[in-house]
Amino acid sequence: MDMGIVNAGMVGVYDDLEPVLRERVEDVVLNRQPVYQPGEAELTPSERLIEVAETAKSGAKDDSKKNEWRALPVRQRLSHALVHGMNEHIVPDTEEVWQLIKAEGGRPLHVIEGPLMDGMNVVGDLFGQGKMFLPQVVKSARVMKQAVAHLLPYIEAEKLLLEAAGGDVKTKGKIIIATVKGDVHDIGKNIVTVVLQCNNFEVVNMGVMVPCHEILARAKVEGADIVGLSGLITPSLEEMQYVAAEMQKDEHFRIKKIPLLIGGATTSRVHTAVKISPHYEGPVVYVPDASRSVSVAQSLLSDQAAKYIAEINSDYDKVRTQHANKKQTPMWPLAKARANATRMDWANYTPPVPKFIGRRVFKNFDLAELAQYIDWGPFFQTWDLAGPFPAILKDEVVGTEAVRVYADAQRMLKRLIEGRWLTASGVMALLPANSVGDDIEIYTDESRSEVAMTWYGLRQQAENRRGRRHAPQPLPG
Ligand code: B12
Repeated sequence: MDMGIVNAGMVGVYDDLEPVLRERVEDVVLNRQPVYQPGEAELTPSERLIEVAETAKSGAKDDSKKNEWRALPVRQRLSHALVHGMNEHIVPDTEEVWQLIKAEGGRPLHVIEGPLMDGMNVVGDLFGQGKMFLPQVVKSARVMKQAVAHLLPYIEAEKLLLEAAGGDVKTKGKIIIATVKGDVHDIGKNIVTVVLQCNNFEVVNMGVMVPCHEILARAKVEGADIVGLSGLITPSLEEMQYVAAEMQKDEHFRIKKIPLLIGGATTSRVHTAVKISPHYEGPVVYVPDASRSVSVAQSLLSDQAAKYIAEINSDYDKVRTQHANKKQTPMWPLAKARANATRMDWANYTPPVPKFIGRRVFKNFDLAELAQYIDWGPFFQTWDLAGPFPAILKDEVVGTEAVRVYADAQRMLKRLIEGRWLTASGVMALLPANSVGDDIEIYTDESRSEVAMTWYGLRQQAENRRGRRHAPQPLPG
């Protein structure tokens, strides 16, 4: 095809097109080789397009419905745009909400703290309930960022106006804020930054995935009064402990007792009290949301700071005591757990003999052949799409998204193989092995006289669990 003519009035949002239809149209228009699903007949791109043409016809009738949301009140439209990851109208809609809030005497920040946060909470809830999937949340995050970016000039202008009117815009203190190493979530941290800035704190926002040494070095250079960490995934909790411990090691923070703020959806008061605070003798405070960050920062830098910190410390002490008194999982003594080990009936089992014993090296292995053995399970897990492959592609709930990301991956894989981006080499060995107590001895050959390595196993000691070791079960020695 050299040219296509479309009726502009009929064109919907590209990403709203039904993914299978979009994929098939793209195959024809871009002259692409289709990615066939397992068991699918290998039709030509045109035949595949004709196959879905009927459904598209009936779908086209529903196009009017697609825009029904535009008739909703504007606050609901913001929520709809966030949930559906639609950015087409986000700037005018954010502006409209701002004008409404302004007319009520509100501030630009109220648009963020109100309707935008409400919308983002809906996204969070749906994601948590498995009704929205990661690729869609990425789009929602972009929409949120666009809306906040639209409001920033108003926030700045508000500050300048206050300054011109002789208002108190003197900085109340300097705060370094960063999302910790390994974590990409930044919406919350950016909101906290804006909220603190609106309340006359000077904030240095270091972005996402910031290693500890960079945060601490910057805090020193800037002469920060407070360090704030954001983290939304479980590994960030450990990274925050590490940052606290590093602050303790460093005289600059330890002697000045620079406060450490902890925030982000995965953090909690209990975790902060039990796991983070014990690593650092300066104040460590969990902050549940952006609006609370202002009062916490003010309290930490006020004349009454000592009293506030003492209250926090006493509260965290209580939390730690409660946590320590929680019921522990009952454990068996090691000897009892060993006696509880799984017994295998090896006497009645003859293991198959491998074709060879020893080492095999594979050099520059054919990538196309390797690709056939990819375990797609973890790929879908990474996208938070649950279900076994290939059934997941037809799954009622996640199927559509799964087909889309799978097709993307296949395209990328094809380019990778054709472009020879990687060289695959490998080494493996088939060696005799014996169980020796909790461990596994691996021998260099069938004589079993020389131990190549010992695989140490741990015996499961939790009560009433079969005493398996955390490793496979070879024949006993
Ligand atoms: C948007 C989002 C994403 C976006 C992030 C885009 C971006 N630029 O930020 C994208 C799609 C990229 C993403 C990726 C992932 N995500 Co995500 N994501 C979310 C989601 C839906 C919303 C987070 C959000 O922005 N909330 C709105 C903001 C405003 O809230 P908030 O961050 O909590 O911030 C508020 C307060 O906590 C506080 N605050 C926050 N930081 C700070 C800092 C300080 C100093 C202070 C004082 C206060 C403070 O103030 C803010 C405003 O009130 C949550 C679900 C949820 N319910 O939270 C999952 C969630 C956080 N993600 C999750 C996961 C698993 C992932 C991935 C690992 C998925 C994957 N398989 O790849 C990756 C992470 C990759 C990585 N290495 O970080 C899990 C984490 C679970 C866990 N315990 O580990 C969650 C909880 C979803 C879930 N239920 O499973 N995600």
